Amino acid sequence: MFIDRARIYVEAGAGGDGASSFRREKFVEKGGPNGGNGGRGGSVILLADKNLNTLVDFRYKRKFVARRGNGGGNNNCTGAAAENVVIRVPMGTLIKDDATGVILADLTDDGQSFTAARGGRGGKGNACYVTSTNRAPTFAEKGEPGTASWLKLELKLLADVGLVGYPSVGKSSIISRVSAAKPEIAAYPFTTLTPVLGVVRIDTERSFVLADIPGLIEGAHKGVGLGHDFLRHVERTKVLLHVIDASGLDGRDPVEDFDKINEELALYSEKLAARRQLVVANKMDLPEAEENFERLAAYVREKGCEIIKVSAATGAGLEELMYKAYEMLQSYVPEPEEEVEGIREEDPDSFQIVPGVDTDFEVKGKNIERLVAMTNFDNDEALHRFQLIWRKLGIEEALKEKGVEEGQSVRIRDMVFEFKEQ
Ligand SMILES: Nc1nc2c(ncn2[C@@H]2O[C@H](COP(=O)(O)OP(=O)(O)OP(=O)(O)O)[C@@H](O)[C@H]2O)c(=O)[nH]1
Ligand SMILES: [Mg+2]
Repeated sequence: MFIDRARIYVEAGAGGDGASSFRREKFVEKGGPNGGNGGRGGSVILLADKNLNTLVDFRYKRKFVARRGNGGGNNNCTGAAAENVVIRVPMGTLIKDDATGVILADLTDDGQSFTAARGGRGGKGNACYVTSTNRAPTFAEKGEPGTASWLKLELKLLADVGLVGYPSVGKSSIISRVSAAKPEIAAYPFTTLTPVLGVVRIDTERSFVLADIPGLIEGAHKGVGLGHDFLRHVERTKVLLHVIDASGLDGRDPVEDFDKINEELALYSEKLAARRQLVVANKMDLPEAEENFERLAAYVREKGCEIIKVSAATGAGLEELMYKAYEMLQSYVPEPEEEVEGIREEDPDSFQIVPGVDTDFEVKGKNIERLVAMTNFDNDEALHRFQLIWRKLGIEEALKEKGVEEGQSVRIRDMVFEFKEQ
């Protein structure tokens, strides 16, 4: 089965909590604060690896969770950072946000990586909070939570060269001759139902990936005969081998076939219409093919394409065809890539006040939620700092505008507060 889609869950680790401690030395009655910072939480990173070519592994493992950082120690000891979790994916994997469908990254090159969930920063130890007015702060910050999300992975078949053409023209017969791929071959149309990949070795150093794409028919650009699925695969190939049954034995005209397939490619995308094409006149072992060849060749050359005679049945011309395909691949100039929209950043200080599910109000916003997660509310000084920031962000004012009254409940993340006028 050919799998090219997966859905995974990634969760980064929180940062370790900052420590609150004081120096203790002989003859020094009250040492200064020396609580260290927490370590960074582990991130989840996707890494493109040239040795993989399917997303099949994600059928068995879908959840990837990194660990949290270690807490800070005394003597200004910083906690150890947690290790990142690295997920290897095939080159050509497109990563989308599962909820919005926004493209987050497109891993096209070997070794390219994308941080899918970012580990939280370690909380600051109390040593960081010394000021001119407070020489001995007792509070420390908790670690920042890591991010988490569901992602969609999509692998567009990453073949260098694609075999396209009508059904039964001999595409599968060709790939089975030039590579180790063993697709089904039969005298009826639509024998091949999913794309098949094969590696073509020219010699020990030179090779490329060839794709046998299921037969295309009129209307493929509108999705007829699963056309969309196949054209999506064709899109990423760099060179097209347009296979034609030169014998025309199925009652079709080779010249017409050539035009019709090109029309489907053009209707699907301009990029595909502009893709370099080598026309492959197949079944040249049949006498009817010889009869049609000159007319077909003249027409194809007039359109600016090269044409080559082969027979998948006898193997004639296939070696030359693969050399030509390889040469075209070397002279391939990359097209501008699909626009990658980065993660849309909103103002982290912004927040929203909505009616709560189990409280009168709920406050949602990046920084305020982070602050709640990182504050140790058992400590008076930490609470005081929280209140300062809370006012600076304008949350109190905003709540009053929404008509909050003394004693009503307000939720932020997992904390519920009772509203009190300051
Ligand atoms: N005489 C002759 N027959 C061939 C040649 N190449 C393929 N065939 C025959 O043509 C028929 C179709 O071949 P396939 O390779 O399955 O064609 P395909 O293009 O992959 O077809 P779909 O998968 O349906 O799109 C089979 O019966 C093959 O044996 C050739 O060079 N000469
Ligand atoms: Mg086939």
